[in-house]
Amino acid sequence: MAVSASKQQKIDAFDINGIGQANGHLFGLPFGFEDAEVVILPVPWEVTVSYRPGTAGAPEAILEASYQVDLYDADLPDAWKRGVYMLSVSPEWGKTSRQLRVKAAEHIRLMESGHADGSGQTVEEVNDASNRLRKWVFEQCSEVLEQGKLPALLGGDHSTPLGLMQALSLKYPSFGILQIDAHADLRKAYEGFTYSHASIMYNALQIEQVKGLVQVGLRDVCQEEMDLIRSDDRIHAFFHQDIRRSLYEGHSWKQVCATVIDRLPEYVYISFDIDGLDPKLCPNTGTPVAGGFEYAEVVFLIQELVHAGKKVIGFDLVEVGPSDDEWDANVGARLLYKLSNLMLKSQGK
Ligand SMILES: [Mn+2]
Repeated sequence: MAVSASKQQKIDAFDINGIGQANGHLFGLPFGFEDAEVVILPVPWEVTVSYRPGTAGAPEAILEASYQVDLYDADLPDAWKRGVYMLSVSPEWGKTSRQLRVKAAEHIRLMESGHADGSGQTVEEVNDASNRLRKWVFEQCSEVLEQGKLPALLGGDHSTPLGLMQALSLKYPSFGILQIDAHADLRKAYEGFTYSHASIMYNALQIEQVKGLVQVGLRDVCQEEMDLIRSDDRIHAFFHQDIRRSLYEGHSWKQVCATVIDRLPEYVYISFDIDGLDPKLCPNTGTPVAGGFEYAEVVFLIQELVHAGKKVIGFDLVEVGPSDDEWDANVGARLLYKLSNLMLKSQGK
């Protein structure tokens, strides 16, 4: 992308070594939508979360934490000049999420105590609103793609990126998904909710252009999901315990990464559920599970993906939890910067 005169002025005027500016822009960068090569859509949505709420606040918490991130990145030293821009957080969707979350939580409580099944007025209302959100995400991300920019999404819960994947399917006739997650998210609707956080990959596999799903770090799955993993040859699941076994038996992480990457086609969408990491890095995520990756392990995996020549066409980062000390958001902000920069690097420019 050629650098415009106005963008060059912003680069020249920016003090890369200065203290992080709380200027309302992600990472304190000086750029707007026009100047950015990566555009991030924040989605403050968590209607179907089944355990601990709070991830709807992640976009704002990560924006606050992002001013602390130093901008030099050894993977792409001039990455900051390429421009990462986050669209403003929609107060309307946040409000709808809060209102419906109350009803959904009551429905989930009734289901858990055997007093409701996966149907009824609340289920219809939630499914309808979730479908409207999906369409809105699709439209926003389609616009980002039409402007020739790389799209990313910051959740919210894991239900949020379906519209982004659908927007990508209009541009790319064939792509794969690399999912980093403790859960398989392959349930056909969950608790009655078609667009549940626990169904995102089931829904993603309905997209014809998605030719493969490579899941890494799984350590909490149900029978229905295991049956689908075994029966759908587009799905390749790398369970966390199997990965650890491989390492304990003497294989290197580099070898494991090569096996994972080998399953992916040229164009790759990354779906990053923060609970794929060890809970010490995301203690307040909605559904934490013991085990999980070190930060450096997932960064290495994505570095290897880029080194292997795969093109990252978009990504999401979801399920970052709330915390008084901002630790969850701090990790989330660093991961967001790294994912953006490695996506840019993968373009080969
Ligand atoms: Mn997930």
